[in-house]
Amino acid sequence: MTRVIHTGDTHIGYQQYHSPERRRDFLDAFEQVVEDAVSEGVDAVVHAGDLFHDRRPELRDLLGTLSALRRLDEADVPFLAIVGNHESTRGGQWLDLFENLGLAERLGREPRVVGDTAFYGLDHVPESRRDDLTYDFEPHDAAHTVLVAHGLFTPFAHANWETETVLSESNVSFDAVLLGDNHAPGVEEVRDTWVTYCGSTERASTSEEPGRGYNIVALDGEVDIRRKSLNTRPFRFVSVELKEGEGVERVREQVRQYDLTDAVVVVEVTGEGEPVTPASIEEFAAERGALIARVTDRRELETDSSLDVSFADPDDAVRERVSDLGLSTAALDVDETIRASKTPDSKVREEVRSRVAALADEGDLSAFEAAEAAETDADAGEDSETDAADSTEGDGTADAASAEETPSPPDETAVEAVAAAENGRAAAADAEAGADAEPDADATADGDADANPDAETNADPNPEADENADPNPDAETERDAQANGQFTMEDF
Ligand SMILES: [Mn+2]
Repeated sequence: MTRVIHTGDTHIGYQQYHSPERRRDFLDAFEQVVEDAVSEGVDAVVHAGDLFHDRRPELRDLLGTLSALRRLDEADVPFLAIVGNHESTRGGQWLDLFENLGLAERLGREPRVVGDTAFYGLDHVPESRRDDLTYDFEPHDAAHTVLVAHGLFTPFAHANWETETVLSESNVSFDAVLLGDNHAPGVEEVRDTWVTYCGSTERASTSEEPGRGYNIVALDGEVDIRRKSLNTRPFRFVSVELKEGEGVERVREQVRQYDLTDAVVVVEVTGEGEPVTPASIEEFAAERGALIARVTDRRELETDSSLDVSFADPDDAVRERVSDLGLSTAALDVDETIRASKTPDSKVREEVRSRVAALADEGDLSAFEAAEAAETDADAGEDSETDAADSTEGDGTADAASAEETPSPPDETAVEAVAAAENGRAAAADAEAGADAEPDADATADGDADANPDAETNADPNPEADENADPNPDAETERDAQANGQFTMEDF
């Protein structure tokens, strides 16, 4: 018998709502999983991708991750992992570094046998490159087999990758497929194989309303999949439907009924009634101990449209817009350099130059090809586009950049496409413009699909505003998606 923890979509380093506390929460969740693995004495921790929120985790996040992995190592619990779309880079992966340090093992075509089970891995592959995939694995002589993969697989929500195809084209027959990417947990059976998502370990978006956790999977002739919950930051979802004549007082009344201590408070206002200024509610929640409050007024106010916009996060709006652009890897890389706070303004010019030169030196022109717009997912958005070289510090982009946000992951999409420099530039320009003007979040592509079926209910509401913005991918958008009938792919 083999018994493992199946976790994924940890998104360490995600500074949600620009909050250092939230950033720490994502690492804390991973540490909880590690502690559980040690105390439960599982045979391995299997990570299905997106350990990090972006491909350039900061030192503090790397150090925290290393400590957690060392804890597993000391307890002789192997950490077996694959690479997700958020953390994927060109060239080496962070996971390779951990493997080099003896703290992780990257799953792939060759079997890694734990107990009597052979584990294989399939990193995230952009949709445009999947036709070329051959699901060839090295043979094994274990009693059971597991494939660990990252992507949006059928029959789960927002899927774009056929599980049937993977299973039928694989030369190894799998008892179970352990997945990451969709932040909503779930279990289905496809062609006599159990297929399951473990869900994210912290709420990477407001659509991830149900409690977070991970799976414990036991293989012993049969496949047994159980959920374990994690103790994560409280989120209070408050939905207020105003009647004619009601306003901010009614909203406060509803909010007051919850224990807001250290919580993230997500308020959605619908119905009739008077306009409600988000700031007035956010302040009210903060006075009652909330860590963060986000208010979304879903009503179509005919009044000053700038009201909503003023509370939107420009970075998020830019990200959303960028995700639609289908920029090349090179363009995304440059944009990330310019907009991310990690590179000081004084170093931007030099950094852009050396990055573009490095790509050119590699001789791989695919980095300059535009991504297919359709496939861009949210992540892609995160990083941003800019075209190459020209953009340096001064131009408009600058402000967007300044804010301190996490650069988001470039996801895979990035890797493909082709955008000529000019396109890139133009795009960047309108992206910015768009940013202030129309941040609509939902519409975009990004949304990741996340959605979990159950969770869906909360979708974030107004597009523009807040948090929805969070870059994270996966989960969030569900609700909107439903509302609008369209799904985005963010994070995946
Ligand atoms: Mn994810």
